[in-house]
Amino acid sequence: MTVDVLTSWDGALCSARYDRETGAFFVIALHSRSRGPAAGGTRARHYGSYADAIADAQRLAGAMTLKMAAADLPMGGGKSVIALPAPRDEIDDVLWRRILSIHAENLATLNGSYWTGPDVGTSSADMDVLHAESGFAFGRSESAGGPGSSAPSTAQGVYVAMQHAAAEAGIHSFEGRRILIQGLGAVGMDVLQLARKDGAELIAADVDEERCARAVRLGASIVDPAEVLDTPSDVFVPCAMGGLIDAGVAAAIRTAVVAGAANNVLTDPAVGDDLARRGIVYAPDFIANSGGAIHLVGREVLGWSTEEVAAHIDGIGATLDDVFGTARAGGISSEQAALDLAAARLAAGGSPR
Ligand code: NAD
Ligand code: PPY
Repeated sequence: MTVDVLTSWDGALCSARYDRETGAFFVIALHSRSRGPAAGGTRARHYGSYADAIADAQRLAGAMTLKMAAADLPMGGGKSVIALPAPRDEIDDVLWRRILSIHAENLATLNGSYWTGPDVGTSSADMDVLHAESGFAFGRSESAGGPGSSAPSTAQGVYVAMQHAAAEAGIHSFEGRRILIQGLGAVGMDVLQLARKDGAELIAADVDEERCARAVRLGASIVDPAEVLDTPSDVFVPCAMGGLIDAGVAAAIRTAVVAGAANNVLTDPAVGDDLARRGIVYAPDFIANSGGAIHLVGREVLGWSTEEVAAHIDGIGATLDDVFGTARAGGISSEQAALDLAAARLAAGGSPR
């Protein structure tokens, strides 16, 4: 591995640790602490290489900086990646418990410069362990004194984003509209339930057959995961992994709106221009999926009630309306307008709260 993955990054600190006993490789990337301690979840999965794991942590940490700034939360951006020696579902409980303890040691070493939370491959129960052993984890389960999973709040925020992006595209009701959801995990399944109540025609894809079967019971039809990007929709909702929409996909995708939960869904900000040129309304991911961060930071740092959290999640709609308005007025993409909004907040320094 070369050091290019480190020298090409603009973040504040990137720490790495390999543990021989477990075979796990731990990365904590602190992108920015300019608005407060860095925060962002812990992703645990198998990677093709350690360089891929480092690059993923760095990209995700950068997205957290934008998310916190756009949501006006008093935190910086960070992310942890645990590159597992095998896929997550092949890691037994004893090994996983040991891996969590090592991650907790790493969090304790950073001593509050970085706070973690759940992400793909980790749960509220894992946050209970990390918090008990380090003191620096958001998103503990309610029985352990935490605010519980961030996924329902993320889904609620994604749904608000879908509605506002659809309105920007001239779609004012989801009744009979084709909503295509990629990824039926904690967030995607909740989004499906919300859209179902509004009478949408639901189409969904997941690599997990049980999750697909559940979506069918909720009234969805299923497409093969490999065919998602060829399936026409009114609203496309990516809720699996990032890096999905590159220039080729942006040129071919048949939808009016893209709004989902996946982090870093565009391979490059310029892809936002490609979508805009085709008249596809894109809700920038770091705004559309900020409901979970609002839930965790709102409840655990700012002391908000569940009602206050809900009101701030509704505020995602107003933020997107501003972004769409700026994009229209300036002849720029919504992605660029959102990046400009976050950059202005970061330049202004700390949060007003
Ligand atoms: P999850 O792990 O519960 O669900 C992801 C789902 O995607 C799984 O069901 C998985 O089987 C499926 N999947 C993976 N690859 C796929 C493919 N190629 N095609 C179709 N399905 C595929 O994760 P989640 O908590 O629902 O989060 C979804 C996305 O949203 C992630 O990218 C996550 O980083 C992002 N996100 C989540 C939150 C949150 O609060 N949970 C907050 C912000 C962003
Ligand atoms: C995300 O929103 O992508 C996360 O990683 C969740 C999160 C948000 C805020 C603090 C910790 C984790």
